[in-house]
Amino acid sequence: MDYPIIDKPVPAGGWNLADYAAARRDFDWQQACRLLDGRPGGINIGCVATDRHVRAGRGAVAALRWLGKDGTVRELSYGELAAASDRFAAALQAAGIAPGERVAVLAGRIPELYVAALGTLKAGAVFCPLFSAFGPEPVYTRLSRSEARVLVTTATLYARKVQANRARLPALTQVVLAAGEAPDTLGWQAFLDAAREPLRPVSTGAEDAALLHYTSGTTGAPKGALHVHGAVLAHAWSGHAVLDLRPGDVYWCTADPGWVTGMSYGLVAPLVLGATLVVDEAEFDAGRWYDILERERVNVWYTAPTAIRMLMKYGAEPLAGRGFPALRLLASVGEPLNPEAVVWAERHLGRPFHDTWWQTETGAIMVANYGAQAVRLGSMGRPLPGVEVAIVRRRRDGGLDFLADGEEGEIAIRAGWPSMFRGYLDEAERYAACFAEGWYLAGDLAVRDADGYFWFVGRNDDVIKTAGHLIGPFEVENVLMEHAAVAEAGVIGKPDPYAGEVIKAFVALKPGHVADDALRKALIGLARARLGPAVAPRELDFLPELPRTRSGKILRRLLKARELGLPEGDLSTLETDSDSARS
Ligand code: 6R9
Repeated sequence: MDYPIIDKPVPAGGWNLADYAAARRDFDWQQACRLLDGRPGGINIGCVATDRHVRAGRGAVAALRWLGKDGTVRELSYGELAAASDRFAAALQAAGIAPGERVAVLAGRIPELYVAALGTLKAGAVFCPLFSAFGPEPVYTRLSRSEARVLVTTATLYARKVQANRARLPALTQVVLAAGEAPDTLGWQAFLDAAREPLRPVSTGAEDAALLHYTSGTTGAPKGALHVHGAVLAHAWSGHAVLDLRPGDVYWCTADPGWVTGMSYGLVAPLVLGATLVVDEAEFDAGRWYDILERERVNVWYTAPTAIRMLMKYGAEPLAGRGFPALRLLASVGEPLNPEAVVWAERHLGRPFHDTWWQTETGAIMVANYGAQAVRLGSMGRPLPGVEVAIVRRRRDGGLDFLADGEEGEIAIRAGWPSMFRGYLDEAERYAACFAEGWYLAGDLAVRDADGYFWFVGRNDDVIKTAGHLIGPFEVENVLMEHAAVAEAGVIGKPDPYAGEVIKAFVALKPGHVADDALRKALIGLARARLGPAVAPRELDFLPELPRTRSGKILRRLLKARELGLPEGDLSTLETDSDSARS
C-alpha cells in the first residue's frame, strides 16, 4: 500500500500504553496528508477511494457488493466504480455544476447513491446525503439551506418528499431519478448520457469542501457540518487502526449514508483501504442479518447498539446451526454500548464488540477500544494516536478548566485533526461557539480513568439519540406548533430498552381546545407526515403549560426529570445550561 503511516501494522499484542503514547507523539497529520496521494497539495476522496486502486492494479477487486431487498445481487469492481463515478462527475460538469456547489442524495441504500457520492467528490462538488426516512419537512429544510443544485432520488421519494416544495427550492436546477419517472426530472441514464465529454479532472486540495452533513442542535435549524477532502486521512487511519480493515476484507457497515457513519465508514474508509463493501438495501431483520454475516463471510462488522439490542431480543434461536468463522472484528458506534451487548456478542458471534466514539463534527472515530487493547466493558476506549482528548469544564469567562482523571466533565478534542469539521454552513458564530482555547467542545459528558479509558456519561444538551440517530427537539416542536390547537410544545428523549431513547412530546393547548385522544392522534399523525416516522414523537402528553427559563426557553430537562420521576435538580443551573453558548 502507498500509505507510509498506516502501512505500520497494529503492533503484535496490541498497542500498550507506551506504544500508544509514542504513536500519538510521533504522529504528524500534516505530513501524512501530504504523503497520501503523492501530488503536493492535491487530494480528492473520490479518487483515493477508486482510481488509486485501479492504478495499483486492483481494478478487478470487488468494491461494492449490493444485496437488494428482493434478493438481487449487484457487484461493482473498483474499476467499474471508478468508471461509473467518473461518468457521474462528467455529467455534473455537463450540467454546469461548479466545484463547491452542493449535490444532495435522498435515497435508500442503492448503488446509484454510492456512484453519485464518489462522482460528486471527483467533480469537486460537495456531497450532501439526506436520510431517506426523513419526511418532507426535514428534507426541505436541508435542501433549502444547503442550496443544493442537484438532487438524486427516486420517483417514489420525490413524489412523497420533494415535489410539493420544488417551487420553493430555486437553487435546485436538476432532479435525477435513479428509479421511476416524474415531470421536471431526468432519468439516471439520460442524465449520464447528457455528458458528451469525459470528466475534466478537477484538482481539489486537502482543505477543499467535500461533504456536508446535517446534524441537530438543541435550538434552531439543523447545522450543516462541512468536511474537507483531507478528512480522508482520518478515515483511512481510523479504518486501519480501529476497524483493522485490510485489502480484500469483506466489510459490512449497517449505517445509512444519510448519517455520518454511513459515509465515513459505510463508504469512504472501506473503499480507501481496498475492502469489499457489503451494502444491504433492506431494513433490520435478525435472520437476514445473520444470513449476511454468514453467507457473505463478513470479516469486519460495524453497527450500532440499537441493532445489537434488537438481535439480543430475538435470542439464540435464529443463531441455531450458524457459524461465523470469518468474523474478525465487531465494532459499534452511535450510543452507549451496554456491557451485556459486548458479552452477548462474544458468546454468540465469537468476538466482543469494540466501542467507538465520535460525532458528525469529528468526521471520524476519536476514541475507541482499538487494536488489541483489552475491551473494558462499558468504556468507549482511548483516543486514537494523533488525537488528543481532554475532560474539561467551561468557565464563565469562556476559558477552560482541565479536569483530573475520575472527574466528570465535557469531552474536548485539541483542534486540528484532519476530519475536523471546518464550519457549520453559513453559521460562523455557531461554529466558533464549539471551540475554546484551541479545543473543540463535543457537548458530551464523560470521565477518564487512570489508564486513559473514557467512560460516557451523557449529553450536555437536549438533543435526542433514537436508534443511533441524532434528532433536534426544536425541529419536532416546530412542526407540532403548526397545529392550530397547540400553544407550546416541548420534546424530550425518553429512555427505551431498544432504541436508547424514543421521542416524547409535551403539548400545551390554546384556550378552547380539548386535550383528548383524537387530538393526540392528530398531532402524532401530523408529525409523522411532516417529519417521517423516524423523527416523529412516539408518545405525546398534554400539560396545562410548559416550564420555561427566565429567558423564555422551554425547560426540557425539567420535563424529562418529571417524566422519569427524578429529582428536579438545581433549577438555577438548568436555566444557565439551556442558555449556554453551544446550541
Ligand atoms: C457517529 C455519530 C454523535 C453523538 C455523540 C454522543 C453519541 C456516539 C457513542 C455515543 C456513547 C458511543 N455517541 N458514539 N454515545 N457511546 N460510543 O453517531 O455521530 O450522529 O453526530 O452523534 O452520539 O452523544 O455526541 P452523530
